[in-house]
Amino acid sequence: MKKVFILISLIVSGILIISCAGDNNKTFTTADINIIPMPNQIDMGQGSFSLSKGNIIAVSDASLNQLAQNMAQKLKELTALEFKSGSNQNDVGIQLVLDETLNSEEGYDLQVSQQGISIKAKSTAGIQHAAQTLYQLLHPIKDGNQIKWVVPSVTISDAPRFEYRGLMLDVSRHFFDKAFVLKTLDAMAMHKLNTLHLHLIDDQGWRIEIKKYPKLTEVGAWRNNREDRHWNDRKEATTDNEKKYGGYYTQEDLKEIVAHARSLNIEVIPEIEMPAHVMSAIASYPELSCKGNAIVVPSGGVWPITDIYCAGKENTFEFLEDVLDEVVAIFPSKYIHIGGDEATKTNWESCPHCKKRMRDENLHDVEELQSYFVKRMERYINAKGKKLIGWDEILEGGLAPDATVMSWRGTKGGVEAAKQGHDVIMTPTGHCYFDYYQGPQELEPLAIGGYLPLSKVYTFNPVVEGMSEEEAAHVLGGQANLWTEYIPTPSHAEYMLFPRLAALSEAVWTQPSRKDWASFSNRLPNMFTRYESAGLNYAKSSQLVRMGSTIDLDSKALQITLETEFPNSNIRYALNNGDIENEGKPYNGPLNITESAKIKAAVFQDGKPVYKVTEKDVVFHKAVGKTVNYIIPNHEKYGGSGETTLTDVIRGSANFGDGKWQAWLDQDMEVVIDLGEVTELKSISVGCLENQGPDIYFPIKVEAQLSSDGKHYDRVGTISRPFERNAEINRRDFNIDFTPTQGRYIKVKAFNMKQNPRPGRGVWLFVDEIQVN
Ligand code: TNX
Repeated sequence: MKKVFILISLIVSGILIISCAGDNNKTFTTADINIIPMPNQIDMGQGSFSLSKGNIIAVSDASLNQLAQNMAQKLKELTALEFKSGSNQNDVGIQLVLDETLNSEEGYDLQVSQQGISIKAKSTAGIQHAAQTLYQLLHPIKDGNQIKWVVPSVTISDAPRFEYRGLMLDVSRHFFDKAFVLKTLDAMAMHKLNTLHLHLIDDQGWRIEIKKYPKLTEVGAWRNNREDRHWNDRKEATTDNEKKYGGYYTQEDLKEIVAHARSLNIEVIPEIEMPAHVMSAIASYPELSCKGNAIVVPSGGVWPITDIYCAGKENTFEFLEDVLDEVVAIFPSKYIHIGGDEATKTNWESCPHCKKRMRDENLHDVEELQSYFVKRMERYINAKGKKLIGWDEILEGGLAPDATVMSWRGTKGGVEAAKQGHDVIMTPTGHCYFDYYQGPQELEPLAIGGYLPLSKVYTFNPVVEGMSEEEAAHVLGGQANLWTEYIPTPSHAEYMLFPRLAALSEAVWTQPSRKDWASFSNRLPNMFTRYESAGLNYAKSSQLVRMGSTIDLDSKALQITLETEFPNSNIRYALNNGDIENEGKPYNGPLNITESAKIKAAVFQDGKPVYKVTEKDVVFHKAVGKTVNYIIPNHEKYGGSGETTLTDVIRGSANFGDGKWQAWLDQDMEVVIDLGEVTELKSISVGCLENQGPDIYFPIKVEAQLSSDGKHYDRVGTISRPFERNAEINRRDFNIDFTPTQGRYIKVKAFNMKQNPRPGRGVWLFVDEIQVN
């Protein structure tokens, strides 16, 4: 048979179509198989199966009927072919078999031959995962004017590495309606995830209808609409006749969500926060707090969180038990999450009810009081036949006997809990916080901070090095957390989730030996196609060019490297006013830059940038590469690239943790730059960062002095500026101009503000470059 394969870049529903003479004769290779998460074992066979050969989905068990119908529907969406469930021997295209003898609870065997497709699994969950694999195997082949759908002959044997593969959605900070949650469940199924953790309660909104306490949603689900302002700059209105922002799920909505999740073998775990992150509840029922005073539902950030449930009054526990009664009637999940994070317990310390409770229960401190709180709730939850999960703070003051710990402040809490014999779910900020930036901050929508690119999510391993086998067995799995302070819309939420959820899915499903970043990046475009056909927004940030720079201080040549997260990206660049689209040069290795320049770069496909163009301004000056002496040493945590950081031309980004900044904590910066010879100078500028959230403030004064001998200095200029409250991240060059003056030694001082407007916290001063001209 003559095999003519012409690749045409015609995209139908986003999938590359292959033109082919035969239809089930093409033999595929592993390079054609683009399954995410990567299965345990894939063996290629001969030829392929043409879907038009059999339109019956046969089931071994009536319990699979619904699933077969759902598959038929999905296959119709993807291929326009009509499938039916049935048992007609001749037309069977796909066979679904439940097989009790298989080992893995959620695993499956999928066999495709030229004769048909057979799927075997122990559970409907396994069959469902196999179906997702099958959808990823579909290949359109162009045959004349027609498209034929084939599935490569292949034998796949697969099972998840972890039994808990989760996504947490914060629906409090911003409310996401039922339709979005249902759509997200479908997307989770695509990624073979099996747990949706719904963060239903937080300070900024109570999102679950509780019939016994109607004010929780009449009052607690609504806040003054300050959406036009930065999250941390939303002062409350003095009157209460403002437009409101908010929403909540009725119990019917939640039952529908649970039912849909169940049809996808996804468990929905409700999180009922306590004792903190509950200002929305206290605004509804002030008697739940120690002080009992009226508060409003905050419209934005609150820190520290001191308005928390009173741990002394009995009515707090009655309230929570009533709430949990209604919660367990809605959610059939094995677990109830009780939050437990970030409680500032100062009110407990002075509250007579709490003090009495501590005396009565022989508790030594407020940590033990929180532990009492959680243990008491655990007893209630256990009595309802459920298990308790809490954030890792529940370790403090003693863990409840049967609690499962969700480790978010790194993996430490998880390791500790596993040592104590408790189950653990790993969600460390460093790998699982999808509210963090995923690309260079300058090119991304506003986010909470941090930096978690796709490639880093990919390296996530819920089992921590050094854990014993027994401890590792307590790690149930991992979870991505989508906190939504900075995520106001569904499409923005999707942008933050995808494709990072694909990387996470491989981290929690695939055996480490089968993980490979280069392979993942080759399989990713196929996932993008699936996102597009599912109407999911996704980020292309991994395609942004990142510029790295090193300087050779002897030759004063700056080397700029251009890269994306993927190996072998097709990058083009242009310098200064060059037009990158038309004159962009292919990047083949580091660029040597010896004078001030603007550099632009992007990944190209079909002669066009795939996504945004990255730009960088490089400014050379008279102090480049000169020695800097530190009169006050910088803080060891932020050392930049060492002693030439401030004179290396390389500028810091808006991300304070990018390794380009030097910082001082509660101290001034004071340095002397030695130019090596007396030089005529007329300006000195100090590059600083401000990000008040994490306590980084601009200096309140900058001063420059010159000397020819290093002993006698003359002040050439000072800039003073008052403190300004500012919720944005800013970078500014504090520039001192003066009449041309001779000098060799330059003493530069930037004065730290020292007094943090938030009492009890330090003040950081961040500097990246001192430019001298
Ligand atoms: C910490 S993670 C929190 C959340 C915030 C999140 C922002 C956790 C248990 N508490 O309340 O939304 O950081 O990244």
